[in-house]
Amino acid sequence: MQPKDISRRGFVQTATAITAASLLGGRTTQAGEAGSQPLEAAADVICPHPFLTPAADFFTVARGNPKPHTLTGQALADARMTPDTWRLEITADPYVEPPHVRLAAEIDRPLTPSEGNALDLPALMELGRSHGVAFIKAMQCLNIPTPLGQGLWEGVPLREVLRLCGRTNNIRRIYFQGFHNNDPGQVFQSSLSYTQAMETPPGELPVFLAYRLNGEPIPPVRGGPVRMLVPWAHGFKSIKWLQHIFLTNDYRANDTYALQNNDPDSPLKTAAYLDEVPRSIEAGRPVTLTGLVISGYSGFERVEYWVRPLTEDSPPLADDAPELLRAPWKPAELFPPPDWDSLLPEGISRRRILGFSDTTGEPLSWPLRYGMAAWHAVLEGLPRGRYEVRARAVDANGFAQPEPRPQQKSGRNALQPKSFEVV
Ligand SMILES: Nc1nc2c(c(=O)[nH]1)N[C@H]1C(S)=C(S)[C@@H](COP(=O)(O)O)O[C@H]1N2
Ligand SMILES: [Mo]
Repeated sequence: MQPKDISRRGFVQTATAITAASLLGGRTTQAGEAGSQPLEAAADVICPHPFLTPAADFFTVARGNPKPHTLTGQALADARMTPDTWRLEITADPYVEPPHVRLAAEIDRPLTPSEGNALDLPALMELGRSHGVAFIKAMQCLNIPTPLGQGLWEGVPLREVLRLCGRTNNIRRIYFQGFHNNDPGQVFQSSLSYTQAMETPPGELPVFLAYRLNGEPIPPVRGGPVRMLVPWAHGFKSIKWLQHIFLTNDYRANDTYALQNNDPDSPLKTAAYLDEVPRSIEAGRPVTLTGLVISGYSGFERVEYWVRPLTEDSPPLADDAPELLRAPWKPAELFPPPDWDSLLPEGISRRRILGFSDTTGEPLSWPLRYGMAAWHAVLEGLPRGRYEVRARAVDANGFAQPEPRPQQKSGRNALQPKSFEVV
């Protein structure tokens, strides 16, 4: 499966021009400086990435045959995937298996269609009036080397929904499942520990059931009407077409992804992505590098790039090659935050978006936590010849990508070299 080339996507929608003077300064644009005076303009670098990805433009990762979002008409209604027909079941797992599971999970008030008390969309949105949360998340697949998109998601924390079930006991894991044509072979499920669902450390974001994306109802292609959103995680925890929450005392994380040799608890990675570079560039003209960077679990320090002159016999370099580790990496520049007032849907105050200060409305970090921003660098004066360029992120602990996690099954984070020629 190939990701869609997002480097060319939406070029015009939110193109942002920034001045070359800030490139030359070699400093990283800080969130607080976003509104500061533009410096002298020498040349403009246009940001090729919209800040929020339109719902239809995300790269889609979906199982099913037919894929649930391709259903229409009565089939969509039968799948409980329309706003009117959507229902959420919450049930407890009777399973016991000593010594792992000595006692079965219990809940006072299961929510089921047969009892007529399954949660519907108006009731979920009503909960959103008092408990609603919003945040901007980069969606990224553990196994795909390009970010899938970034959205502003709104919904209700999972813990508020679980409270509807009254008292619960012996629950150590919470599973969520979407619609999959009722075919067990197509089930795609994910899970969290009870604690991850119920408790949120300061500055972090709770797991929530999302029902709006970029200010609109979530369309079927993005997992609507209701999708789970796990802020710190890769996409596989954010189950689309959510229909069933299953509470169990089995502590083992039996996520579908875990069965495919992935670490089911690996959070979103801090990683930089380099856009395509023209293959051939005229000598004397600047070479503009652009790309995206996700600020993952381990935080963000900077994006760096390294241009390596190639000769006839330059060997390919592994990501941990000594030459690469010793190379003169240079800092790239982040594009500043967007103009929030024109970007955000009406009625959404920045003060209530997680990751922004609730007093000033400014981002608490840039990129936003678990968010994505675009970066750029301009290369000048390269002599004729062949080159290879790489970008990498350095996390808040000072680890340069792909460290400290060379295990690719905890998230693809390899460097992505691109080559070009100056002619
Ligand atoms: N129901 C369901 N939810 C799912 C999946 C799926 O196949 N079925 N794929 C997951 C994976 S692996 C990823 S990376 C994300 C992708 O989200 P997107 O299609 O909105 O970009 O959805 C997740 N949620
Ligand atoms: Mo994924």
